[in-house]
Amino acid sequence: MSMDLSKISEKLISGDVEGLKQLTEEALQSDTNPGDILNHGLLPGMDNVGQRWKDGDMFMPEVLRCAKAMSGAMDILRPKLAESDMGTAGTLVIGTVAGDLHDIGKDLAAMMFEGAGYKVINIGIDQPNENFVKAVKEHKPNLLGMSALLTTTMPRMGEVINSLKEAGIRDQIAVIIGGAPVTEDFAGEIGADLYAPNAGSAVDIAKEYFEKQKA
Ligand code: B12
Repeated sequence: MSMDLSKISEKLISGDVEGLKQLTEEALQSDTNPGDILNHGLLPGMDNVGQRWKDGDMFMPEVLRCAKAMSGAMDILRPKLAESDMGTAGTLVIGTVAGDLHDIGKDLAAMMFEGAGYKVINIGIDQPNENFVKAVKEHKPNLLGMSALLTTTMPRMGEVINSLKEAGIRDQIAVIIGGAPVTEDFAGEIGADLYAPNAGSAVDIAKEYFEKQKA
């Protein structure tokens, strides 16, 4: 019998890393669909955490603990999601730009794409411009995601786009950018294709963009 997935959300919100891993295992054993565990358990839980954080009801150490719990559950779900028919949406290379060590938002965005069936190559934080270009050449994604949380590191995003142009591979991918100080206007200025204000909307924004491209 499928599990009541609000239990998963609650465990995530409580930041219980081991408890959430155990519950995720139990859900899989009770034949709950891995996509449902993600979409109706983990993601609503993480949305709730994000909202509480914005409202000032939750503080950073707690948010980090919840993100760690989410990550532990995703380690268990990832192979199951890959086995299910969710594995064909595309490939995303994602990283945080040079000089920037913030990764919580980037990892959330990565998880959302993973949950939506993308193959995700997360190249990590503080990545020099050339590493983005290298990863695009190597993995041939259809989407490149960049994250910046500091106003001082935002310009790296435009530089990466220029490097992609110089390498002659800009047209092969769509570029999506995000991070608290990043705006739609800034995305336009640097020639990024897409901007998402949060991880939850990023997948839909990309989907819509690719559907328009096909049409
Ligand atoms: C946690 C945190 C840290 C942690 C990071 C831990 C980690 N593992 O990431 C630590 C302590 C290391 C840190 C360090 C610093 N930080 Co800091 N940090 C924060 C804080 C409190 C929260 C950021 C966060 O994780 N938010 C939660 C996530 C979920 O939100 P998010 O990152 O915005 O991501 C969402 C969206 O933006 C979007 N998104 C993000 N990336 C991407 C990418 C793509 C492709 C897409 C589609 C979407 C997307 O989706 C996410 C989910 O919806 C912010 C304050 C704030 N309110 O943002 C300051 C903040 C970003 N830090 C700041 C500063 C100044 C610093 C330091 C310079 C502090 C210092 N003096 O040492 C250093 C810099 C280190 C460095 N070189 O990067 C400033 C930046 C100011 C500015 N305008 O530049 C902020 C705004 C705090 C402040 N008000 O002063 N920081």
